[in-house]
Amino acid sequence: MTVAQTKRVLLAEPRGYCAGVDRAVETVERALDKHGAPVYVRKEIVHNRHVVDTLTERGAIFVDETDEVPEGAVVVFSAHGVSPMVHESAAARSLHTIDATCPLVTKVHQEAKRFARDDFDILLIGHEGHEEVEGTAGEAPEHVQLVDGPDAVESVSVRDESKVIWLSQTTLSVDETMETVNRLREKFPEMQDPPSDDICYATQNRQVAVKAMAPQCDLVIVVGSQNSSNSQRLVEVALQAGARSSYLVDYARDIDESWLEDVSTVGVTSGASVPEVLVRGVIDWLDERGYGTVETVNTANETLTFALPRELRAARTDR
Ligand code: 10G
Ligand code: SF4
Repeated sequence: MTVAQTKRVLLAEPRGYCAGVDRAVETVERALDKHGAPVYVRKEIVHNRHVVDTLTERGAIFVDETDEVPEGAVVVFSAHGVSPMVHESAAARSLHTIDATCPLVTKVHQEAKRFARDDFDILLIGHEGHEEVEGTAGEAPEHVQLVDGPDAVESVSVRDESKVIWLSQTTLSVDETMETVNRLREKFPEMQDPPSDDICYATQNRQVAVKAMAPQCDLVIVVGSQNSSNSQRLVEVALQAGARSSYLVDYARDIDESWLEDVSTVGVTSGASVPEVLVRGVIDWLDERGYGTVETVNTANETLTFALPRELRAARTDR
C-alpha cells in the first residue's frame, strides 16, 4: 500500500486549554470589559503567542515587571503565579491587582509555605528561570532549592535529611520528574512526598493522550509556543513514546512540508495554553495535503472549571 492511500491524522484528546488557562484568559477579557483599555498584564498571561497578540489588540499591555505599570492602574498577574515580593511591589505602587494565578499553582505555593513554616528543606523540581518556579520559590526562598532535572540531583545538599520534601512545577514531564524523585530518594531515603500531585491533571492527561497516540505516528505536530513548558514536554513525550519525529509549531504556516516525507500517520495535539482555532488551522492544512481522515485518540474526559477572580465573577454571569 502506498503512503498516499493510508494518510490519516490522529487527534489527541484531551488537548489545548486547561481550566487554569481558560480562567486566566477570561480574566483579562473581563477586566478589559469592566475597566476599559488599557489593562496591564505582568508577563504573558499564558505562554501563547496568539493569545498574547489577540489580547494586545483588545487593549491589554504586557509588561515584565510591575514598575512598568503607571501608579494606580489595573494589573493582572499571569496564570503562572507570582512571589509575595511582586504583590508587595504592586501594593507599594497602589496598583489595582487582579490575580489570575491558577488555583493549582496556588496550592503548590501553600505547600511551600507550610513546609517552610515546619522548617523543611524543600526540593523544588522545575525549570530554572520559569515564572512559575520563581513564584513558588519566592514564597520561601530560604527553604527552597531548585532541582532542574535528574542530573541536578548530584549537587543537592540539605541541612537535616529527616526533614526534606520535594515539590514540583505543575507542567513537568511525569516520567522525567519520577526519575528525578528516584535519584533524590536514593540520596535522601527519608524524603517526603508532596501531600498531593503537583504536576496538574491537565499536564498529566495531555501526556497520557500523546503516549497512547505516538507509537502509531510517523510525525507528531504539537501546537504551542516555544516558551510553553507543557507544550515542549509534549514533543519530548511523543518522541520517547515512539513517534518518528515531533515538532512544536505556533501556527499551521510554521509546518515544514519536508516533515511529511514518507509520513502516513500524523498525530496532532496542543499545549494547555493553546486555543483550539490553531489546532483547526493545522487540521485544515493537513487536509489540503491529503490527510483528510481524522481519528480521535481519547484517554480522558475533562470537566474541571475554575471560578473567575471574585471581583470579575458578576461579569461572567452577565454575559
Ligand atoms: O507550560 P507553561 O508553564 O510554560 O505555561 P503555558 O502558559 O504554556 O500553559 C499553561 C500553564 C500554566 C499557566 C502554568 S501553571
Ligand atoms: Fe492550572 Fe495545570 Fe493549567 Fe497550569 S497547566 S494553569 S496548573 S490547570
